[in-house]
Formats: sequence, C-alpha cells, structure tokens
Amino acid sequence: MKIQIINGPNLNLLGVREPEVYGGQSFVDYLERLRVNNPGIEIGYFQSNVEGEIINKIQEAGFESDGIILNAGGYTHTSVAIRDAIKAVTAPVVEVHISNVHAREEFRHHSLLSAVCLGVIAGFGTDSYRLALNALVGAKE
Ligand code: CA2
Repeated sequence: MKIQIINGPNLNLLGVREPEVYGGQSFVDYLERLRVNNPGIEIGYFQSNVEGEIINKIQEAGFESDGIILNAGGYTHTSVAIRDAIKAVTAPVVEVHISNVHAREEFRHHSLLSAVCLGVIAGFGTDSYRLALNALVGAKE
C-alpha cells in the first residue's frame, strides 16, 4: 500500500515554533516513527508553502497512490483550487489537522476541503496523521 502525506504552509516549522499549539516534535522525527511502525506501507512525504506545488503533488499522487493524508494548513480555509484538485483525483483524501480547529478562531471552523475529502481528523496533535493512516487502511480493506 502506498500513502502520500502532504503538508501545507508553515508546517515545516513544526517542532521549532509554537510548541504549545503544534507540539514540540519535528515532522521528520514523527514520520520516521510512523514508517517504522507501519513497515508494510510505503509512506511518501511532501511539504510546500506554495499552493500550486501542493496542487501538483495532489495531482501526481492522486492517480498513483492508495490515499493522501493532507494537512493544507491555512489553505484549508481559503483554497478553492486545492478543493478542485482533491475532487479531480481518484485516490481518497483524508483532511488532517494537528490542532482542534473548532476550538480556535472562528475563521478556522470552516474548511473548503472537507466536503470533497473521505473524512476529517483534527485535534490529536501529530497523532492525527496515524489516525488518518489507519482510516485509509481500513477504507481499503
Ligand atoms: O492544526 C493544523 O494542523 C492546521 O492545519 C495548522 C495551520 C492552521 O492554519 C490551520 O488552521 C490548522 C497552520 C500551520 C502552521 O504550522 C506551524 C507549525 C509550527 C509553528 C508555527 C506554525
């Protein structure tokens, strides 16, 4: 099974800034553990601060992988173009958030992406990615 994780803007700062909101661990360290604990799954990782690059990756992985775990960061709340890309591809996409967006500012309560995703996982810290991975494995069985 092949799963692609895509992280959007500012998520390269995980473990470096705002640990009280996003945790103290870098994503690369977390990813290493996720891969070790799921040896049967090929887990790709891509991060970009650029909307078009995220769209290119969704288009690429969306036809050749078994699922995408997407944390579009702030674009979650603004990007019609990322929504269109998710809708266009065949692989299921799980929307993920590290923080509980519904417990934060009102502008984070609405996602343009949720309606075209298989499901949404938010608020479990970086463990949200593991839960999304389990959801995609379960959906394929
Ligand atoms: O909770 C999430 O995963 C978010 O997608 C994170 C986005 C935010 O705009 C969404 O509303 C919810 C922000 C990503 C910023 O990531 C940082 C990580 C560490 C330090 C600073 C920013």
